[in-house]
Amino acid sequence: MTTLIAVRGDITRQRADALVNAANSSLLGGGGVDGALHRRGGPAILEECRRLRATAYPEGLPTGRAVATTAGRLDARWVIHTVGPVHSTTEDRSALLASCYRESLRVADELGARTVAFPAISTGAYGWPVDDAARIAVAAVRAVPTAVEEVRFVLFDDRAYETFAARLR
Ligand code: AR6
Repeated sequence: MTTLIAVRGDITRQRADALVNAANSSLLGGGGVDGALHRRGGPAILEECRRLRATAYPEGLPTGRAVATTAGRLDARWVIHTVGPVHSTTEDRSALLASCYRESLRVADELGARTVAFPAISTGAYGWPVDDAARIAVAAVRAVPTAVEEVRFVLFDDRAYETFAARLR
């Protein structure tokens, strides 16, 4: 039984077994959630990302996939990096966004994580309207069989928070 909740806040301040990063394929950092998690988590995260690039993902982490690293100084055991689709993509973008949530939870299960915090993937730099992103996110998480006990959506602004909270009611 997985509990889904929405909270307003900064994902870098959350305590959870795993914090999900809205990364890009390079795994080498960026702005938004990605920049904030690396800043607060410290260089150990980037070091591991660089190693993953050099070994498992020389061409980058594909959109819709997820991979874990240390959480460095964050109040978590792992950061799970996933690559959301750009909203303007011509690929099957909704399936790719759902895949981010599903793959992140699959990685969380492999790690034995019980609590996982997600940002609203793709709703910032990648331009996804938050209503549609919330619908896809909540449906994807509800559809995944997982041992994760709590999935926490962490929303930065009021509108995103209200949108996710309404979906969960
Ligand atoms: N805590 C929670 N949510 C946040 C935080 C935070 N600290 N900061 C921003 N948000 P984005 P994307 C919200 O752009 O759209 C990066 O450069 C934000 O308001 O972080 O998937 C990566 O390297 C928005 O609603 O992720 C990629 O290149 C949501 O989190 C690209 O951006 C996601 O915004 C990924 O873009």
